[in-house]
Amino acid sequence: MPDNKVYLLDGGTLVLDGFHIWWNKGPGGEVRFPVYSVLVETPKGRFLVDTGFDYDHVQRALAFEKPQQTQQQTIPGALKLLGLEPKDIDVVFNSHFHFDHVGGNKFFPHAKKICHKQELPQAADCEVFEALGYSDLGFSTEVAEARGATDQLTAGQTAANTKYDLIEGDVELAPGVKLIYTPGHTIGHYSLLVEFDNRRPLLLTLDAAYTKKSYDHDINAGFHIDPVAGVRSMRRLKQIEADLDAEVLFSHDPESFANYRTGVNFYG
Ligand code: 5PN
Ligand code: ZN
Ligand code: ZN
Repeated sequence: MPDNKVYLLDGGTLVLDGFHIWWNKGPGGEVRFPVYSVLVETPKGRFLVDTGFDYDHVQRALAFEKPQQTQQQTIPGALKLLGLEPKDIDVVFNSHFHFDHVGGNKFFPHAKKICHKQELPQAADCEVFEALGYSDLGFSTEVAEARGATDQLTAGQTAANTKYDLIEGDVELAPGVKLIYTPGHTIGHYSLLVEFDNRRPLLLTLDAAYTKKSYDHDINAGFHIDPVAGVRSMRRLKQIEADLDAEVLFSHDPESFANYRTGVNFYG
């Protein structure tokens, strides 16, 4: 069995109306919710799943989401709490390319990068209703060029260090580190399953289910490309949870997140 460890890197908070978090269900009203990234330490290297939001980008493009992020909630700050630096990360995997999952990609020019094969072309040529979600484009020279946003590329960033290995379907990244294809929220969205030596598996829904309420009642977020696929993906995750007796973690649930292990407190 794999000797894996999972660290959740607290990335600060954003605000949305409840009708965006729980599509056509609500209740409405401001909800402040967490954003985090996932560090998986394995015998085969350190995998970082998602990289949070860039505070300045959100202030510029989505100030209505009222971002809050301390220095320790930036990606370099959160890694430092663990005694790590960006160069210690071997692989960056993005569950999808929404701004609140790619903001720190710029800190990892050296890392191998992986995403679903349809997620890059979709971000480069998205539907009108997806443009705000795919608004921080510094994760890819190619996408930033296609969208006329080369100003978002960090100085010194080259096409070579924003190159992605493309995957499709379910993929095992490393022993016990499994990507579960869960389209709906975006065209190439993935959830994450991690297995351990000495504890139950963790099933991280990522944006396939923002909150426990979303998951329990098959409620999509307002941001999606295919709500029917989104519901099927949530049902698939529930089957995996039952089959493996997994502990399920949600991506943007304020009440649940308060009880998650963060910082130096890891799962494993
Ligand atoms: C947090 C958040 N805010 C806005 C959007 C959007 O337009 O697509 C995805 C998304 C978000 O995750
Ligand atoms: Zn998203
Ligand atoms: Zn998100």
